[in-house]
Amino acid sequence: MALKIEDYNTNVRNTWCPGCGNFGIHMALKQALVDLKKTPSDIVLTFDIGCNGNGVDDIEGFRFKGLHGRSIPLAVGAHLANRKMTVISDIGDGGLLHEGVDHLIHAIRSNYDITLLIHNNQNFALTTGQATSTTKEEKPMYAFPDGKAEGSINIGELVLSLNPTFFARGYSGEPQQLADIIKEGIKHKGFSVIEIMQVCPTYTPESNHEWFKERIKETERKATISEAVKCVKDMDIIYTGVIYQNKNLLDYYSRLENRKGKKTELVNEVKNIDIKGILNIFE
Ligand SMILES: Cc1ncc(C[n+]2csc(CCOP(=O)(O)OP(=O)(O)O)c2C)c(N)n1
Ligand SMILES: [Mg+2]
Repeated sequence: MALKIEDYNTNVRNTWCPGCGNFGIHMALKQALVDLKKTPSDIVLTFDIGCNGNGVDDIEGFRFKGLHGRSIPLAVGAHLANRKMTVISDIGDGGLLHEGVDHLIHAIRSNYDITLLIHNNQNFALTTGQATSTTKEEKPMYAFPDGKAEGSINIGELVLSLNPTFFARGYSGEPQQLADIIKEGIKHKGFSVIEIMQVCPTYTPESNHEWFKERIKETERKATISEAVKCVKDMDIIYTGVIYQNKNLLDYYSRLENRKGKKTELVNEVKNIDIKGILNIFE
């Protein structure tokens, strides 16, 4: 029977606010997986803490909800254990740029064959709207009524400074385009970073669909990192699409000398190892 979006739906009651951008993001993700003919048993999804993380209940697949900021290392473990799985790591701007920023840096450097979906709603939403590195500096937030007293991080600039092999930007209000971007990310053999500009009607209501529609513009792939940086720095126009891709750098696993020519996956090989001897030490 043909795979359908409904095969990815669950019957768990959702906790997102009406109008939350996470609805569009999940619609796009499910569409991308159906289009790629991936069944729920082909995929591992790792989730973070936050409103984005509550998406763990909304989609079928092998799912793991981790600690705040730790969605990426969970995905790395799953990927290295069994490369037959398609691994997708899901995280918010808060979890990624604050608690988890170290994992982002090293995953880009390592170029694991994983797709990262960043839900950038410009705040720590689940904890009622504190400022993150992507909140607009002048915007009054819970605990910062006069605007945050810290600088900001541009996700595209940060990622592109680390010689990534894939960086794309999508928008929660354009799920069809986002589905196409996610498909490109999954097909890319390396670490695919997808920043998703996400509306949050509760805590950043001024950045609503009208605000985004005036600024969003689709763009083509850039030939060099410096052209891509110029493109993501422009915040008057928010460029979307696959902005940069380098297909020449091998992914982490393909560069491991001791895995060359192996036909089996680590998850199977580990079953052949008798660890009784090691465990005896603790008796
Ligand atoms: C180590 C740790 N620090 C802080 C928290 C509290 N916390 C729970 S959800 C959340 C906000 C998450 O923000 P973000 O990652 O942007 O996700 P969003 O809710 O915006 O989707 C925070 C700070 C936590 N659970 N664990
Ligand atoms: Mg957030």
